[in-house]
This record gives sequence, C-alpha cells and structure tokens, in this order.
Amino acid sequence: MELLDGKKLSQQIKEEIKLAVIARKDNGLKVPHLAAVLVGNDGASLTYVGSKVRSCEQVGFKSTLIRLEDSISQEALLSKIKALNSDLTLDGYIVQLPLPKHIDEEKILMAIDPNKDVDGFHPANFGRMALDMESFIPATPFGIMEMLKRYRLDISGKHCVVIGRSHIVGRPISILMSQKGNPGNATVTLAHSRTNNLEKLTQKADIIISALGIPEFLKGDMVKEGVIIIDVGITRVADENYPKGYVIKGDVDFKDVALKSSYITPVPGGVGPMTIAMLLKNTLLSCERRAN
Ligand code: BQF
Repeated sequence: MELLDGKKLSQQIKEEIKLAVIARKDNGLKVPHLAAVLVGNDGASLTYVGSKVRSCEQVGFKSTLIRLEDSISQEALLSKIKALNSDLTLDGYIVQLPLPKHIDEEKILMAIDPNKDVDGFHPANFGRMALDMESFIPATPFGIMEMLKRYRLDISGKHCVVIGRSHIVGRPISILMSQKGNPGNATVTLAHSRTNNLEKLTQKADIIISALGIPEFLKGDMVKEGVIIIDVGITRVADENYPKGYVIKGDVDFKDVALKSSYITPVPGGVGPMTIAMLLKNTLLSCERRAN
C-alpha cells in the first residue's frame, strides 16, 4: 500500500505557482488576484475560506475576502456578484458553498462571469469541460486528476467506480476519468444512492472514487486486492476525545481498506489539500488567459 500524499503534493504545486508569480513580477506582469465571498458564519465554511486566503498569501497572490450577513437577500447578493464581474482587478472569484437556504444557489452560480469562475461551477464551464474545450475544471476533480498524473498511475482501460453524482465532484470526475488523455481513458460507472448492489460494482473496480459523505461507508470486504482508492469524503464526527470536539472522517474505513489497496488517499491530507492547490492553479490560469 502506498499513500497518495495530497498534503505533500499540494505544497509542491503551490511552490510551482509561487515561482510562476515571481516570474510574472520579474516580467512586469500583474500578480493574480482571487476574491472569495462568504455568506454567514458556518464553521466549516470559515475554515475552508480561511485556508484559501492563507494559501493565496503563501503563493504571493492578492486576495480579497468579502463577508456578508446570513440575512442578505438574494437580490443584494446578485448585485455583489455583478460588481465582482465588472471588477477589472480580479482574475477570479468564488462563492463559498453552501449558501443560506433562502438563496437559490443555482441562480447565484449562473450569475458569475464564466471567465472569472475559477471554481468551474457555471454551466458554460461544465459544458466546455464535458466537450474537452478549454475551461475551468472544478478544483476537487482537477485535484484528483493531478494527483493521478503526478503519481503516474495508469488508469487507461481500467474500471473506475465513482460513488456520488454531485455537480461539484461525482458528476465532473466521472466525465474527466473517461476523457481521452493521460490520466483518462478509464471505463466509468457512476453509482449513487439509488444504485442496486453497489458492493458488486465496487468489488470489481480497479479504482474507486468515493464522494458520498457517509463516514467509513466503504469497508474492506467491498473492494478487491490492489484497488486504487480516492476518498473525497470529509465529515465532521462528534468526538469528545479530540480538542475541537470532533474528528474528520472520510467515506472509507481506512484501516481495513488500506490493507487491500495499492494506493489510497488519507483523510485528512489527501484530496482536500489538492482542492485548495487547484483553486490557486485555476486563478493563475485565469490571470494568464486574461492577458491574451
Ligand atoms: C485535508 C468542501 C464540502 C462542502 C463544501 C484540506 C480542505 C479540506 C480538507 C478544504 C471543501 C473540502 C472545501 C483538507 C475546501 C475541501 O487536509 O484533508 C483542505 O479546505 N476544502 C470547500 O471550500 O467547500 C466545501 C467540502
């Protein structure tokens, strides 16, 4: 079993981005600028946005955090989005999800200028990705592909089972895994909550990508010997034995599944840090594309 060390790999990618920023400065070019919109005070969202802003500082990006009240109206949020679209100093921005229940997430994401949509959630980017056109690829699927690439894992012709059909992870990663290219050319099964006999599928899979959000769902007896495991789950489970009062668990019962795996991502320190690194990568790409 070999660990797919997302923490180490993300630091390496951030180091590369940092050098690219220095090179831009040396050539008299502007530094990439990312903004993040955070509505409300959700604890996990605050942590995620905080680590995005901190990562910007690490690589030398300019960053702007826009904090808005929980009670903000959809109309007011939409006008904020419009202002960000016309802000010429910005290379990209994200709207941290989830949004409060009274706001229609789809409507907000549709309002983002696709050329600034570094999360890749706008339908224009999703469609372009699906058609192999230049786009912004959502950071988590992008991070998984980058991880497979840098560890030189050969997935061509292999059977990949993706668990979960979310717009942000499951659906896009199922498309990317089957696309032509390296990594790519996998044969993909997209499983979800209505899938019959899931374990029959996972037991045959060469690669399993789990983006389900049920802690320790995937057990040792559900996978075959030599499987590659990508665990996208991150659920906070209450546990008084930890200083924060909770522990973060993946979708995979690590101790059992790891024994049968050829490669496996840990949680934390697997896919999560890659997500942050690829958001920065998208912002750098946006900055470079803007110049053309
Ligand atoms: C790690 C996210 C669900 C809903 C909205 C490092 C992150 C997570 C874990 C992180 C996530 C998940 C993010 C680790 C961003 C990934 O060490 O394992 C980093 O910050 N993520 C988000 O912005 O919104 C979410 C998951």
